[in-house]
Amino acid sequence: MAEPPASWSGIEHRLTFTRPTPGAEPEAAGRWRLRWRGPALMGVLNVTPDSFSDGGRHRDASAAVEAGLGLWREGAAFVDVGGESSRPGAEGVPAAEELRRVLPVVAGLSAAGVSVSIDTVKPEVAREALAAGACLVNDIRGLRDEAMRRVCAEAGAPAVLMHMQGEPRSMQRAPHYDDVVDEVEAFLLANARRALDEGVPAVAIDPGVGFGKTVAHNLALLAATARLAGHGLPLLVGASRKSMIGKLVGELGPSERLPGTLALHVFAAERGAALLRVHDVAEHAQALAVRAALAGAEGAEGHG
Ligand code: HH2
Repeated sequence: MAEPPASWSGIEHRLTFTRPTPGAEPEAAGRWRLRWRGPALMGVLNVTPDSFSDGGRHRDASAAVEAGLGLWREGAAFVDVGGESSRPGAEGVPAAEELRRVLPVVAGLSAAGVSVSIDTVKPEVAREALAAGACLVNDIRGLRDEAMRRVCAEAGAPAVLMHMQGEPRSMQRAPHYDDVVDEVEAFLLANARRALDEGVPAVAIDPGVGFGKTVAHNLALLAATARLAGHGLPLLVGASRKSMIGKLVGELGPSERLPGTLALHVFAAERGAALLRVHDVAEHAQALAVRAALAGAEGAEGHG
């Protein structure tokens, strides 16, 4: 694995992958293990024409690789490469097109030593991306598909397992829960257990901010961060520039939502989130470093 970039030094916690020495632990040889002392940052790199915040930003694969390297240098523990938008109302793209978009970017970043996660719901895209060097699968369908679990298990790749009610095309029409925290938590734990039982080496769980959820649902889930983080599985929170931020303060566009995003993510980090999925890596690294310094000073004060 490449050494973490120097800019990480300001961040108190990190998430690391270690690959056990082949032969040392036969049953685990060749498998990635997920270790974390959160919060670490996952930088968003969408190579799509239509993502809600950064769609269409990269001219070609080499521009996307440059952008990914930028996120890595700014302190991302992973760069999350996605080739299909999951914004509300989005239509899916065929696997061949998704592969055409993501593979050169995954390969280019991995060759440069970047830890790449592949944001896809398609097992064939996950498989090819892992073969091209990705080390983590980010599945917004929560490893519901047996084929996706098999791809991760066979490659020895950990996965992020996210909750979503419905499908992107229709998920925001009328989301409904009797108890959103109970239901999302039950889904995450049951799917994590099944994935681990079937040989996926490690999973992180994610309540899926904005995926089949109203602002009230999102707030209830975020208020339960400590509870969701208390199951011994790393918790990912991804609210970067999402519409709930705009709605809470009066309908701001995505590019105006950074201050609210920082407040929300620092709140989640303080309550145990291990991974934050963000567009603005440098800004989050700064916010987390300041928060860590303050927490350290508070600890020293308390013991002084
Ligand atoms: N959100 C998005 C995409 N992938 N993965 C996880 N694990 N958690 C999330 O909250 C999450 C995700 C949506 O954001 P973005 O990638 O910026 O936009 P789009 O789906 O339009 O490409």
